[in-house]
Amino acid sequence: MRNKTTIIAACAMFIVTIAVAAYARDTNAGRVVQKADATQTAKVELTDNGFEPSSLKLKANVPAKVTFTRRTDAGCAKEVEMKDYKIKRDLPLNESVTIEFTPRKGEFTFACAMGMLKGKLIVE
Ligand SMILES: [Cu+2]
Repeated sequence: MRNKTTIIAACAMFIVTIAVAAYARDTNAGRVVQKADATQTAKVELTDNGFEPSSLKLKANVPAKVTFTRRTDAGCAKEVEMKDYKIKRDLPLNESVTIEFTPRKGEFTFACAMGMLKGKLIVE
């Protein structure tokens, strides 16, 4: 009788342990997904009309990947500059250039090196 009780108790503990381990693993998996989601992305093309779109809305304090692609050889803009973030990148024709940064709250400009073509970053 006593042996049976011990075995049942041991089985119950074993099942509880597995359930707790499975729950813990699920919780961790959720966290990893959240981490992956915590990057925001945006795309901007440089065309004959300038930067398109000419304004981007981003969330503050969330890492951002903004991809610029220059689609025109007309005009002066062969690079993009974000002075507030001390970022300046060449934009080779038809090549995607991804800028990674963490935006802070406020409004910022991105522009060609001479500041003739401009776009706006709205960070909330
Ligand atoms: Cu320019």
